[in-house]
Amino acid sequence: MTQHDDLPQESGPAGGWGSLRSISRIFGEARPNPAVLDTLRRQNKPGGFMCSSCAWPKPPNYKPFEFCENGAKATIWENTSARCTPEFWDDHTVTELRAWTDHELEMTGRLTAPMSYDAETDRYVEVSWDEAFAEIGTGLKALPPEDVVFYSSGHAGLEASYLWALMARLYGNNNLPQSSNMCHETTSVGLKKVIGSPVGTVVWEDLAKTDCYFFFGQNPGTNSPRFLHPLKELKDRGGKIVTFNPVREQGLVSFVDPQDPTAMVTGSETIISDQYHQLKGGTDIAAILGISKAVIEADDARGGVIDWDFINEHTTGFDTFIALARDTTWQAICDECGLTEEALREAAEVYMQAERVIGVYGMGLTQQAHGAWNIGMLVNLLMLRGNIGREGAGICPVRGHSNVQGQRTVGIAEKADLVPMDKLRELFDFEPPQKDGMHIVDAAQGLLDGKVRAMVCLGGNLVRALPDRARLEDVWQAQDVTVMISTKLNRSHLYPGKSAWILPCLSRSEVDEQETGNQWITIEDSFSMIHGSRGHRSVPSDKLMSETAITCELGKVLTPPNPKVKWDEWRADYSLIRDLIEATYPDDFRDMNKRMNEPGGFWRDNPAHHRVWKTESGKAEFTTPEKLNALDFDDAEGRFRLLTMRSNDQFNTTIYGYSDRFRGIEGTRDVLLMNEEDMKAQGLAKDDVVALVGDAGDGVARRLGGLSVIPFDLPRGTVGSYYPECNVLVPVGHHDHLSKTPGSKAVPVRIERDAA
Ligand SMILES: Nc1nc2c(c(=O)[nH]1)N[C@H]1C(S)=C(S)[C@@H](COP(=O)(O)OP(=O)(O)OC[C@H]3O[C@@H](n4cnc5c(=O)[nH]c(N)nc54)[C@H](O)[C@@H]3O)O[C@H]1N2
Ligand SMILES: Nc1nc2c(c(=O)[nH]1)N[C@H]1C(S)=C(S)[C@@H](COP(=O)(O)OP(=O)(O)OC[C@H]3O[C@@H](n4cnc5c(=O)[nH]c(N)nc54)[C@H](O)[C@@H]3O)O[C@H]1N2
Ligand SMILES: [Mo]
Repeated sequence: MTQHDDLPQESGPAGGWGSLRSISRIFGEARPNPAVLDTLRRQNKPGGFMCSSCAWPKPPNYKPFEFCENGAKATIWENTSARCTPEFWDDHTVTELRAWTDHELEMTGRLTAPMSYDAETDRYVEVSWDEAFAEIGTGLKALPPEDVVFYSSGHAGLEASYLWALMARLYGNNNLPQSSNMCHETTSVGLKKVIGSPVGTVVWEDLAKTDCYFFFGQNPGTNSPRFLHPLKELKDRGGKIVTFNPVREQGLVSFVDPQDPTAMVTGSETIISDQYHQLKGGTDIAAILGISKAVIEADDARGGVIDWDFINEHTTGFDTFIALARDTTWQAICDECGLTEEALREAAEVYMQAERVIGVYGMGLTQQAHGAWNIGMLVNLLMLRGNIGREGAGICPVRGHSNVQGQRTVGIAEKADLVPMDKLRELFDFEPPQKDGMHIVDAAQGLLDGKVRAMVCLGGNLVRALPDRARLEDVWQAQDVTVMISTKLNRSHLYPGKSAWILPCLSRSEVDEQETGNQWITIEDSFSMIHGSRGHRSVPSDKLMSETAITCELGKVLTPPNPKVKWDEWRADYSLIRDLIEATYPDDFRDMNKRMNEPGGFWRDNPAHHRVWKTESGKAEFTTPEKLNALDFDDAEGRFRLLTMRSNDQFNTTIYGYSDRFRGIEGTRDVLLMNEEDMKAQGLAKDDVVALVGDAGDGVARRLGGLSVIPFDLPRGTVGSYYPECNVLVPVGHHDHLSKTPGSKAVPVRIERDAA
C-alpha cells in the first residue's frame, strides 16, 4: 500500500467540483444547443432516454439528476452543434485526414448525409440512401457469405440488434462479432463455465444489502461513475471496500458527491477503499489464492469460516482448489503478486468478517491471457463463504457499452449454439446457418489473411479498437466493401474499402420518427434489467436514419424475399420487433411491450442468482488455475507488462480531450507511466522521450514512439499508456485462451529511447 505524495496522480477526489468543471469544459468545446440541459434531466429515467455511455444500471428510485460526469459528457458530445457535412470534403482528402488526431476528427461534429468513397478524388461524396443501399446490396451479394462480417459495437438498442442478427443469418452466416469480444467475452465464456451464467448475478437491491465489496480491475470513477453513489452509501452505513489494482485510481480512493450540496460546499469526501492493494499487473490469481489460503487456514484453526453446506451442496472441484491453496507457499504467492502476506491476510480478515460480499471486476481481469482463470478465482473466493446466489452477495462484472449485454441476449452471437435457431426457423421459415461465425479476433486474422472481404459495422471504430491496428490499416482498405453506420467521423472511415460507405445514424436522445410515430427502443443494463428509451431532441439533419431503419433497409437488399420477413412493417412500428423478441425468448421478455417502462426496468432473471447452475456438471465449479499469474509470457531482462489505460476524458476511441485529471496528466496522451525505480534502472528521467517496442517474440515489428516518461505510482515491471494509441503494440494472437478477449492489460514490451 505504497503512497508517493510527490507523484502526479493524487489530484482530488472523484466527483466534486472537478467533475462539474470537466462537464462544463466539454460543454464549451462541443457547443451543444442549451436544450441539452433538458435532455440531461430526462437521462436514465422512465419515459426519458437511457444514457448511451456505460451499462451501469438505472435505479428505480432515481435521483433528480440521474447522470454522471461521463454520461453528461457523452450526451453533450453527441448533441454537439458541429456538423461534418458533405461540404467538409471540399477542403479535405482522406489521406490528409489520416494526419489528424482522433480528437480532431471527433470535433468535425455529427455526420449529416450518407457518403460513399470516391477513389479518384480521395474524398467521400454524398449519395442518396436508395443508391447507397442498392450498391451495398449488389456489392455484398457478389461475395461468398462467409467472407462478410457484420460487426456491432454495444450501442444499438435491442430492436436494431435483433434485426441485425436476423439479417446476417438470412444473408447466410453467423459472422456476428461484437465489441464484447474485446471486453467481457471472458465473462460470457468464463463465468458461464463456472456458474452457468454469462452475466453477473447481482441485482440493484443487493447493493443496498451488501456489507462489503471486493474490487478487482474495475475503475468506477472514470468508467461507471454512477456506481460511486452505492459505494458511498455502503461507506455511510459502515461497510468495507477492498481494492486490488496496480494503479491507485482516484474513484476508488475518495469521492465527493456532486449531488450533495453540503458535501460540495464543505468538500467533505468519502474514503472509498479501506484497503488498496497495488498488485503487479496480471497477478490476481496469486493474490486471490493468498486470500483463500488465509481463509482456509482460519477455518482449519477455528472452524465456522468456510460455508461447507454451500460447498457440499452446490459446488464441484473444491478438493483440487483447496489442495492448490494449501500447497502453494506464501513465499510463492507474495513473490508473484508483489504484496505481503500481511496485506493479503488483512484482506482475508475483512472478507471473513463480512456477512455479504460482492465481487466486482472489469477489464483488469478480463483483458488477460488467462482472464477466464482470473474470473474463476474471484468466483472461488466468493464461493468459500457462499457469497453467491444470496441476498446482498454475488458476482458483479461491470459491463461497457450501454447495450453490450443486451445485444448478446437477442442473438448477436457468432456461436451458433448460443442462439435458439429452431425458434428462428419456426418464426421465419428459413434454414439458419449452423456453422459458427467469426469472433472479432478471427475477423482481424481473416483481414490479415485476406479472407475477410467486407465489414459491415453497426457503430464502432475497429481500426482503432482492435489489436495490431497498424497492420490492420492496410488490410482494412484492401476489402471489397466497407460499410460503417456511424454518428461521427472516425479513423476507420479513413481506410475505405474498394467500395466504401458511411451511413449516418440518429443517436439515442433524438426523435426516431417512423410511420407510427416517435419510436421506443429498449436496452439491457449490467444487471440484466430491460429499459425502454425514447429520444425527444430534434434531429441534427433530416438525412439521418435510425439504426433500426438502416438495418431494415439493408435487410431488404441483402436477404431473399420471404413473406414472414416484414422489413417495412417492422421499420414502421418497433413494437412489432419487440413481439418477435418475446416470441424468440419468451422466458426472458414476457410482456415486453407492457413492462419496458417499469421504473428501474424489468428483470430478465438469472438462474445463478437462485443457485441454479446451468453448467456442464450442474454445479458451480471451482477453478484450479495452472499458474499463479494470468500472463502468457515470462519476465525477462528489460521486458515490461504494458497496461493499456482509459483516461477520464475518453469513451473508448472517442477522445473528448486531453485532461486525465484523476491521474494529474494534462494536455497530452503520449505518455509512458513508470515506477521510479524502473526508470532509474533503465537510465530514464522524467520527460525523456521513449518508444515502446513489442516483445511478443512472434517476428512482427511493433513500435509506438514519442512517449514522454512520467514517474507514476505503479508496481515495478508494470508500465502504463493510453488505449487506443497502444493498440499498435498488441498482437492479434495475444488473447485470453478460452474466450479470445485481447490481453490488453498486460502486453509484453521493451523500452527504447526515441530519436524523435
Ligand atoms: N468514461 C468512460 N467510460 C467508459 C468507457 C470509457 O472508455 N470511458 N468504456 C466503457 C467500456 S466499453 C468498458 S468495457 C468499461 C471499462 O471499464 P473498466 O473495466 O473499468 O476498464 P479499464 O479502465 O480499461 O480497466 C479497469 C482497471 O483495471 C486495472 N488493471 C489493469 N491491469 C490489472 C490487473 O492485472 N489486475 C487488476 N486487479 N487490475 C488491473 C486498471 O488499472 C484499471 O483501473 O467502461 C465503459 N465506460
Ligand atoms: N488496448 C486496448 N484496446 C481495447 C480496449 C482496451 O482497454 N485496451 N478496450 C476494448 C473494449 S472494452 C471495447 S468495448 C472496444 C471498443 O470498440 P468499438 O465499440 O469498436 O469502439 P467505440 O470507440 O466504442 O466506437 C466509437 C464509434 O462509434 C460510433 N458511434 C457512437 N455512438 C453511436 C451510435 O449511437 N450509433 C452508431 N451506429 N454508432 C455510434 C461513432 O462513430 C464512434 O466513432 O475497444 C477495445 N479495445
Ligand atoms: Mo468494452
